[in-house]
Amino acid sequence: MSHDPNCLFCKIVAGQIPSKKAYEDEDILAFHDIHPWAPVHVLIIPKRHITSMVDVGPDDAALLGKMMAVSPRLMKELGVTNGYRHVINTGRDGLQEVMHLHMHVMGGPRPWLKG
Ligand code: DGP
Repeated sequence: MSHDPNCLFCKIVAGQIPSKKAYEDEDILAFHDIHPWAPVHVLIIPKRHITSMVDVGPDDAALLGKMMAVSPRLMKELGVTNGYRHVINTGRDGLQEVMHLHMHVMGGPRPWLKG
């Protein structure tokens, strides 16, 4: 398991920085975003250090699939019943701030939406 001692999210995986965990298995971790953009906002990350989508290759397909596939169950457990968004920011021009691959999953009621 590759671990970057200078990486914020590797430190969260290692328990060196606290987080509010939502899901964990041997490959991935989900925790609540510290600056939520939605009523429910979790980040799903690989435990292994991967800097961004730029570094993802064919061998990572199962891992990426797992990150996607866990989100419906997770959102249901967190009480999200009316839809959610997935966002992956990649690189500086993709607005990525934390250089450890992460998928934002955001949902929950948006009272300002009509209908
Ligand atoms: P991005 O711009 O895609 O790199 O988003 C990084 C997200 O990480 C941002 O929404 C805030 C979140 N974040 C940054 N530092 C921490 C932290 O220490 N703990 C938690 N839970 N989230 C963090």
